[in-house]
Amino acid sequence: MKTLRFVTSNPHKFREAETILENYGFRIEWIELKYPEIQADTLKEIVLHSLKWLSERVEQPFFIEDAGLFIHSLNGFPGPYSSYVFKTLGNEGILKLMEDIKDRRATFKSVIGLAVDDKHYTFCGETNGFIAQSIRGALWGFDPIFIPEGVGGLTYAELGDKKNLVSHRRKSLELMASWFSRKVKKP
Ligand code: ITT
Repeated sequence: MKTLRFVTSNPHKFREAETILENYGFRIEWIELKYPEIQADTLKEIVLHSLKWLSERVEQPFFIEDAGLFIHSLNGFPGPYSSYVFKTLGNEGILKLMEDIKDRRATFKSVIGLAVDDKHYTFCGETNGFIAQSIRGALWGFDPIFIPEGVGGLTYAELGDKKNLVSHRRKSLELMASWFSRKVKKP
């Protein structure tokens, strides 16, 4: 079983990654660390900058992940500012902003940054869905207000463990896992 370090301050993210990657034969070691994140227009830029900073401090191979909720009618807001917006406005604030808005489409994005052999790679996963009309369920972060497409109108929070089958994070982690299996097969 291959061991990978996941640097994150978020226990929910760690548990999700641990569950998802277990099926691909990875053991995940949690490096609980809050690292600097720049303000930038894309998650990828943020991730690459943090990877550089962490590469001098954490033993490789390790990965990080930056996620964001992009609401179509708000031109992608909060997107890369999701962390700040969650802390300041919260789910109630987002629902208030969306009060009179009919177009409730949103995309949850996850970008993983992987550092291995002093090289940096990124893997992106996206799940399309909708912003709910009210807070439903009680997982973490934006889970109670995000309804992924194609799962009967339940929010991530209402899906519970089934969130991991359809989530943005599952897709980016899967890409990283299959990248590793291709790398291992190479002579
Ligand atoms: P790191 O230490 O890994 O950076 P973080 O909690 O700061 O952890 P992010 O910057 O990636 O994580 O997340 C941005 C915001 O989006 C943050 O407020 C999270 O609570 C929220 N978020 C990210 N992924 C989520 C998910 O799967 N479900 C619900 N909310 C999520």
